[in-house]
Amino acid sequence: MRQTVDPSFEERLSQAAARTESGLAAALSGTSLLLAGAPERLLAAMRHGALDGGKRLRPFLVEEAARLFGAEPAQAAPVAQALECIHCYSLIHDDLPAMDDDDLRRGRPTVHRAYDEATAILAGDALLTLAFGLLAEGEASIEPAARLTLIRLLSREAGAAGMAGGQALDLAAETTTLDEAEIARMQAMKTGALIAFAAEAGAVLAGAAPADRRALRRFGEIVGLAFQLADDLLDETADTATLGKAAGKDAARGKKTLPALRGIDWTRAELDRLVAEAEALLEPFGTRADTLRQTARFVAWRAK
Ligand code: GRG
Repeated sequence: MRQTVDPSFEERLSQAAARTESGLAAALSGTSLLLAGAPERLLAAMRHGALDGGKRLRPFLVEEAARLFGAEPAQAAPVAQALECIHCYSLIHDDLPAMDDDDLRRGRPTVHRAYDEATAILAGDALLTLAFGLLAEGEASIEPAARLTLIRLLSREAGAAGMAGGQALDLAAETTTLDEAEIARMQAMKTGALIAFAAEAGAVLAGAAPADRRALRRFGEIVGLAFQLADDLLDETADTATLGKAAGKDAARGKKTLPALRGIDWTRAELDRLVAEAEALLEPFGTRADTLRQTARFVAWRAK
């Protein structure tokens, strides 16, 4: 029997989302050194893609992993915002005609629909670049060595060995059939890499010991697997109005997902198994890790 997600968890998640929203709004206001003088239309497209929507799950994971090791959300903010900029860039590019060709994202027109294709490409490029600027500026309380580690890690997880590489494998899967192991690898890179980064980054910025950092990394990898599995399950079971983006796209494109290959019952059981594995990793941290436990449940069980 599944335990439920604590209602106060959703409150916590929405408070963290509000922090990320206001931090990103300030970063994208165009007044900071990183964006002063940027063309207004490009800035507006970046805001369209990054503000006013999304669960802000990755920033939340950064904050909560950092909190586990004694760091306050303000200390985690530059990392949380940088990661969300990269996530939003990936969604803008993923929606482009050359990729998924979507009209709807977070219940609103996609950036290339609201603006134009070239502007959407540039808005994604500029959000990706901004992310590294935010990390480099950082917060005075993140040690310089930790900041460099974060920059290097994020470069790997967002790049060809991480998210962008996973997207390349996903696009290639439209013309070849992946087996289960290949699907899992593609998903670990495309979706898992940023989520694993989120948990590891919280530990890094808070100065956690190497073994704790490894545990958080593994926790993030498992949450990433659960996230993708739940997303694929939702794609099969939810409608477009609920998702705020087109539903049933994987099946329509003939893309094989684990729920399509193994069925809904297997997927639900696998999600429960992943939650148990994630919780076991948090065991040494006791009740201090309760919010992270709730996060694993929330991610896995959002697809009922
Ligand atoms: C274009 C380099 C490049 C990569 C794109 C993330 C990605 C890679 C594509 C998105 C395709 C997709 C729908 C993947 C499933 C998992 C996923 C990332 C869902 C969207 O993330 P949420 O649910 O979105 O966290 P919100 O809107 O809440 O931020």
